[in-house]
Amino acid sequence: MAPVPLPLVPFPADVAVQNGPAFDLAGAGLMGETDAATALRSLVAARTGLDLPDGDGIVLDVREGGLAESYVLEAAATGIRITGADAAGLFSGVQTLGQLVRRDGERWVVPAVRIADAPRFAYRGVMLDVARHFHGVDTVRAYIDRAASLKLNVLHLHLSDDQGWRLELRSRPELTERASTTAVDGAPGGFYTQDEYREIVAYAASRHMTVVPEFDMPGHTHAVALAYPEIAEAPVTEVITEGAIPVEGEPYTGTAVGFSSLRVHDEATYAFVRDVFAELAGLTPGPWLHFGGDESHGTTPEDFAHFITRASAVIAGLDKTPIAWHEAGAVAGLAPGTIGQYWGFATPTDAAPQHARAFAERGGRVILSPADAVYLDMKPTDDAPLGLTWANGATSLERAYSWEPTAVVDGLAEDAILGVEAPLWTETVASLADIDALAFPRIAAAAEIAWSAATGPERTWDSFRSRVGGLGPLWTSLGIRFPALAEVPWT
Ligand code: TNX
Repeated sequence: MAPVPLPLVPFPADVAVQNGPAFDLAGAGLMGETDAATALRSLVAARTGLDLPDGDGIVLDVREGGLAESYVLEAAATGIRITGADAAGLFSGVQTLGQLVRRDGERWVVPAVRIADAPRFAYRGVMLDVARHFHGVDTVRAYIDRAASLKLNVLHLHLSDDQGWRLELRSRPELTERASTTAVDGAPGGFYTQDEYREIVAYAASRHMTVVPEFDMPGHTHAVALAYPEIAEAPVTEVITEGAIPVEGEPYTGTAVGFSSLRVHDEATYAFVRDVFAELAGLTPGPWLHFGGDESHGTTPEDFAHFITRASAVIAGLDKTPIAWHEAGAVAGLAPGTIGQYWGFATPTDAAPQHARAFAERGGRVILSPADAVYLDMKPTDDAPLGLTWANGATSLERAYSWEPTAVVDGLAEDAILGVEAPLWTETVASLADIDALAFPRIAAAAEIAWSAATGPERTWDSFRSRVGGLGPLWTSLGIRFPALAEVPWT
């Protein structure tokens, strides 16, 4: 039988296990007050109960140069050194070290090893839909910690949908005043104050994650209609195939999609678009603003094209890079450089791949979120209590792991792919426990596909499931309530 690989996820570019004795964490010290040092102290405390006082033993260091986000980790009985090519690389090295800590009888040790590592894709994201169910700052912080521990570096927040508007805006206070207090199935709503949003952005930054905020338009805007009925069309209920029928002027608590639209030929609509994205740009240090564009089933293709052309230009005019769901690729007037987010299947159907390629043809790149592989809101097994099934039924961990980014959209080469994102839509997700139940362990598969090289001796399903199994004790010590899927040999 092959030896059990170290429980590292995502698997690093290069791992050389050394012959020497392990490093003993008891009595070890650490210098520094960087984000990486703070993260390591809390990881080690959670896993072992030991604290790392100021002192010798572990050295964390940044030496500029080398690949972005890369690091080298050297562990021997005499000491541990992690050298990052930048602060993000050092932070990632600390996450690797956290996964290496293991029990050896009464001791907590780190095996002797040399690891050199760097990411495959620059954009490694997770999304949280805070519109269908609102999730407060504490939950978002916990989600950031979970994602950052797997070297994911983007948090996409879906801040508006038919069910609610979740960010306070000074220019448009009616949005949260009139359209934030409800959610799916009568769950309480909520919204982030500007200070809370800043706090999320800062917390993410301290974990080397960038926030990508989304206001979804021109569809998914029933909540906007509650605040500004004058810029909204009446609901187009004929497009609803499943879910409750919306009523004009009343909050929507169902889960149907595609029925709402802004008024596309009304200048007041574009005054709204300018106000909300200008204010969002001011609150968001990251380079990207997502403006949705998905499932506008009640809008004609011509009207959709008109809206997408104008809205993408507004965002580009704010010196931000627009991101849209792949449907917007159909629009010739899309602002050049716009990033497309592909949410078709891993084996594409219909026009989705053509739309995805169109972003690259206009100077943009593509984020891959193939729904039947990385949608964290799909049921992990047929009998799972939470989750949806529209993306080819339940998504097993094996299916979440068994896809290759360059093989999804024909003609989309590696350099046209900005990265990978695993979205968590929250029609069935109301709490952190629900997030854990769906996101874990599949979020680890998305992380490995986004970070690790496409091939390598450990880039196999068998190695992956064994390594995930080895992370069970760490995840438990971090308070993650992952489901013990039968596909994984948990230790
Ligand atoms: C499709 S994916 C949607 C969302 C739903 C999700 C549920 C996408 C761009 N739109 O509105 O929440 O499916 O899985």
